Amino acid sequence: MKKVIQMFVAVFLAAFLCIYATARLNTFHGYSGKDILTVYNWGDYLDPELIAAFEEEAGMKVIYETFESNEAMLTKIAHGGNAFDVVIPSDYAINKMKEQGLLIPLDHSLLPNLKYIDPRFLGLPFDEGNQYSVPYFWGTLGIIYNPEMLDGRHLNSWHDLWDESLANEVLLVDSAREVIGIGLDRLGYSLNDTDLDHLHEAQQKLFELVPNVKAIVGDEIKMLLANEEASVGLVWSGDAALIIDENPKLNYVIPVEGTNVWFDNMVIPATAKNVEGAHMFINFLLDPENAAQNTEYVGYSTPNAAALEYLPEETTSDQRFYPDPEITDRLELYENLGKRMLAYYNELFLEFKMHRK
Ligand code: SPD
Repeated sequence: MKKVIQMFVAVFLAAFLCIYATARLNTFHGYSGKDILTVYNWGDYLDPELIAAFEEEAGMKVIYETFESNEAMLTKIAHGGNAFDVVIPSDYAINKMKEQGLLIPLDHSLLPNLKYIDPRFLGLPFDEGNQYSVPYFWGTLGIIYNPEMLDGRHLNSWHDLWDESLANEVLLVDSAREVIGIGLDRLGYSLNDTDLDHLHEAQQKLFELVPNVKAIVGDEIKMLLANEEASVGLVWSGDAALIIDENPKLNYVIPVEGTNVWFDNMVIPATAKNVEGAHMFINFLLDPENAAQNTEYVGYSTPNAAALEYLPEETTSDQRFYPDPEITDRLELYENLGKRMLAYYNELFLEFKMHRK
């Protein structure tokens, strides 16, 4: 009988220790699993004060990580090493993630603030019905330039970037679709072209641009242009807005040949551990006042119609950053070209980068 009691006590103690150890492992600085929210976003793309306000309001700890391109984000998510609760990819990347089963459908009943989004930004082709994603920021890809550093000259086309007067002046954003895209646009081809001859031609055209390329950079592109360390840049419109805010001598144009219109949306990955917290965070960022605060900080264009009321009229009426639908309708949205074709775009871009060395 004594042996049976000893065995019972030993089993009970082992079970207790096991449960205790698991609880400790799931604890992060005093927060347990459901009180932690992990967010994966582009660099310079969320006001840190809003993270603090959410932590306070929701009683959760936010762990925040950043990426610099959709391709880098896709690789990390597909490898599944990190389980993020909220991620902010762009249009074609969302489509790809959906296709690969990397996302969960959103529960719209937990997102009442979705009603504040301008219907123009809902139901877009990469996620009709917004089953998996809700709008965060949007914009275009274009050219920023400093007329004073170009002897008063104004630029308005992709063609201009190849001009020999711009030797060693052009900064390019470090992103495959954007750079291959300007080669395609320059030749009059679609940004979603999959014809190998056209893609090869676009790469050859980009090789001709090499003497004008000063550097291929990430988020530091804003500082380099605002500080007048280069006179021309290939940038996303929101970065241009921030640079111009810093240095009003610069100007941003949507090139005449056309360009990419893009949409960054919030999604919840299939591996998320805090799905309820993820919905709370997304709904928090959809709140009009929070969205306006974030827009002021980040500089990009908000799709939140109610947030526009809190922003200066001179910002929201600026056609460079809030172009009317008549303008955006003639621009191109990147499509999900499939795994092999996207890998090919990356390869062409890498060869272009190597060609510069
Ligand atoms: N620093 C924030 C950059 C966000 C850019 N998103 C645009 C993606 C276009 N495909």
